[in-house]
Amino acid sequence: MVDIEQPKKKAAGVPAVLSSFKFGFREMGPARTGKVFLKMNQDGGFDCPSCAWPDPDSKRKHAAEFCENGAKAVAWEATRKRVPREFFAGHSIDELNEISEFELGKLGRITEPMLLRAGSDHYEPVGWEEAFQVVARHLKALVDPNDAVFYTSGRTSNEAAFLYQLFVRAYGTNNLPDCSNMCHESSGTALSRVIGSGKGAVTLEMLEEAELIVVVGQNPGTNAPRMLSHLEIAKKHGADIVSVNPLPEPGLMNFKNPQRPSGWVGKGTALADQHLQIRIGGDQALFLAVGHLLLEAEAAAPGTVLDKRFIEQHTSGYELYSKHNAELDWPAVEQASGLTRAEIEEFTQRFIKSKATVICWAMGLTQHREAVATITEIVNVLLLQGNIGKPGAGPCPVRGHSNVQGDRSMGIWEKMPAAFLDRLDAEFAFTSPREHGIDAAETVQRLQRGEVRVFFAMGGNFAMATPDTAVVHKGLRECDLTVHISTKLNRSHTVTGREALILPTLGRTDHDQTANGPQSVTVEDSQGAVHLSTGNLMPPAPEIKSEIGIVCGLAALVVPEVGEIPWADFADDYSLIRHRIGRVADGYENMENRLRVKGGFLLAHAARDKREFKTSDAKAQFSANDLSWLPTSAGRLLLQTMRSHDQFNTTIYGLEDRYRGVHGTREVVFVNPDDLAELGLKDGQYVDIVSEFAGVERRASKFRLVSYPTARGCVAAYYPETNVLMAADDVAKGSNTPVAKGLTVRLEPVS
Ligand SMILES: Nc1nc2c(c(=O)[nH]1)N[C@H]1C(S)=C(S)[C@@H](COP(=O)(O)OP(=O)(O)OC[C@H]3O[C@@H](n4cnc5c(=O)[nH]c(N)nc54)[C@H](O)[C@@H]3O)O[C@H]1N2
Ligand SMILES: Nc1nc2c(c(=O)[nH]1)N[C@H]1C(S)=C(S)[C@@H](COP(=O)(O)OP(=O)(O)OC[C@H]3O[C@@H](n4cnc5c(=O)[nH]c(N)nc54)[C@H](O)[C@@H]3O)O[C@H]1N2
Ligand SMILES: [Mo]
Repeated sequence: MVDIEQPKKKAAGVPAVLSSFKFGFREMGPARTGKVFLKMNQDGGFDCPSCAWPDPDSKRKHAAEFCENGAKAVAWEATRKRVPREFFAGHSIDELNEISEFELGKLGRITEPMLLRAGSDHYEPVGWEEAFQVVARHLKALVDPNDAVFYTSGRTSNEAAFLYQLFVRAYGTNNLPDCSNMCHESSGTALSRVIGSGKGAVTLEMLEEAELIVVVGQNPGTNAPRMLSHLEIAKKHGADIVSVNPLPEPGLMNFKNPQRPSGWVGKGTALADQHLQIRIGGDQALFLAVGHLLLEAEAAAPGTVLDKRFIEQHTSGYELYSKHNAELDWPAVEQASGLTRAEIEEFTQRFIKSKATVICWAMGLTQHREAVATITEIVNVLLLQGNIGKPGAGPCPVRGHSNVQGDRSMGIWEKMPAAFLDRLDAEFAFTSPREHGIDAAETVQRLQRGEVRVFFAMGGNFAMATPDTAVVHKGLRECDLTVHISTKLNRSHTVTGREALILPTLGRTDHDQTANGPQSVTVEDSQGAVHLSTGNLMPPAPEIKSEIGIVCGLAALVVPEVGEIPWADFADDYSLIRHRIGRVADGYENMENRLRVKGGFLLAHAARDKREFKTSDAKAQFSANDLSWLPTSAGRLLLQTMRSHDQFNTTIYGLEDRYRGVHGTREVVFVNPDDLAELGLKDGQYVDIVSEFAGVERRASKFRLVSYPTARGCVAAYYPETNVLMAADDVAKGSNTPVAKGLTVRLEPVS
């Protein structure tokens, strides 16, 4: 039943714990629930497959180091439900396409390879050997290896990712788009350029020592819930916390820590000291203004605001930046950000007061046309006060998928640097291609032109995660072959090429036994810590192969003669893979030994550890950006597409968005009450959302209006239902990330 109520003022607490167990029992039953929840994020256990938030070290761990949404992710994977072969026999492809994404995900784990033969309209079971032969036949038939695309989603372990990219490069292409292209690519692009590393420069300990923490464009209460415990600790140490967000996300407003009894009965902690209810796309203006005010304050009281020594020793471009930012068009800043000058001044005072500032961000910043410039603007502000490479300070992009950062370290990137490829070639005695491959947005464009012959996916749900849903589906249907290595069914399996394969694989929670005994894999979290993950549950079926087993089996057929690569040995003993990773991937030297330390090891980060910047001039670089923002005309609003509390990306766990007060539906659009009044619309009414990009209209039909305290002129709706509104060619400058926040839309009433 659809029910819309007032948004919650508090997050987590007892309802979060109850929700974890309710979902756990439903999917796994009580015994399995206990077994799994107690092993999660513990030494010797498995890494939570949900977000990339790091685990605390052993002494600070709780007995249950998980959150409500991590518990849902695990229960979703560790479910006892299975999709039997009769299900496929009983449903044609057209019928499978009638089943909603939510229902597909609920069907259970897939247990055997399924093949859709050319001309058939039903998937049928097939042996592993034949499945591999089908892939080999198609790949070998391609004259140009670049006609195949190999996508990766960020759950894949380091070992699997390393072998996968090795296989793809041995085959002859760098077409390795990944979910990161749609996620933190803007962060990586900006940070690499200005501080010399695409990774965040803040560890958990550093975060807890901060005096000011700014959380920009992120909803940690839902998407990185364990982050709230660390914000709470920082707060106890006296940190100021500011949220910059068009929405008053409850997790940041008030948090009841479910891991401590006081969080169950007490009032909770009011985390944010200030909430800047920014207009969508107004962040660059905001940080431009903060920089301006910091420069002004320093001029008024020299030697008290900026870290001049740091600026002189470690940065370049300060003169240009300070000159560029000496004048500020305040009315434009206020219009762009929707904030008042007084609010921005109060915010800046917090920077002036703080000796150690961390700025965290996620998709609210990265999925904008001007995301790269916005992130460099944030770095400008940090550099002014020397807020990098010291305790309590630094840029902290909070990654999405649990191993998305590790996958990149392993070489999952369409434009991996030559140094990595040189080491890879030397290690395995072959020559990998040097021509850059295509990213996710370019893959969509190639699909649009019908130019992809084989689409291969290591996890994920490309058909739903990408923009311009209809275009992507048409392109996938024109492929000769689509292949998905997955744990559970999703839309990407039902939108098929002429031939299609579903290859079932083990998940993070599954026990992985090879001829050589039980195996573990490794992951790298958002802050660059690497540790082991060992599944402890009986796999859904004995035939299921690990991702590593699948890649090795395929590679042995497709590229047996390329280089010196012991595929069969790798499949049996993952420590052999780690040995090779240690010789190829940056920072992973000697990883097997370093993993023996409880909790794993932290990757070196020159900027964080030594204030060394691996940029073009070996300095941290200021950037002079012009003000950019998203103006709208009459009757037009800015739409952001975001996650509810009950989903993991395209996986829908349920129809509840508890904190925002939405129950029983996902087809809603949140609109400010004053905008509703101005547009002559009413809460509860139904509208079509119509996006307008480059003169083309796209439509998402029949969404219920929800009057909600979002910023004026800014509306919000859930992804992936609204991906139909995104244009394939609307991407962020410099990072090519599809624009998922800040779409220009209008709302058309429907009866
Ligand atoms: N439970 C759960 N956990 C997850 C995921 C999940 O789906 N479910 N997904 C994982 C992945 S892959 C990722 S990338 C992360 C995503 O984590 P988030 O980035 O938190 O995800 P979104 O739901 O996209 O939320 C975007 C936030 O930015 C705000 N925002 C939107 N536009 C703007 C803007 O212009 N400026 C500012 N300042 N704010 C803005 C929105 O109001 C919202 O709070 O979470 C990861 N963890
Ligand atoms: N409009 C809009 N679009 C967006 C976003 C947005 O905010 N708005 N966010 C973007 C972001 S940040 C991201 S990261 C992408 C996400 O894009 P993807 O990573 O492609 O999508 P997911 O929904 O995370 O993929 C879920 C599927 O992965 C498979 N899976 C789960 N676990 C495993 C495993 O262990 N192994 C294997 N092989 N498969 C597994 C399951 O079949 C499941 O259905 O979407 C992007 N798209
Ligand atoms: Mo993501």
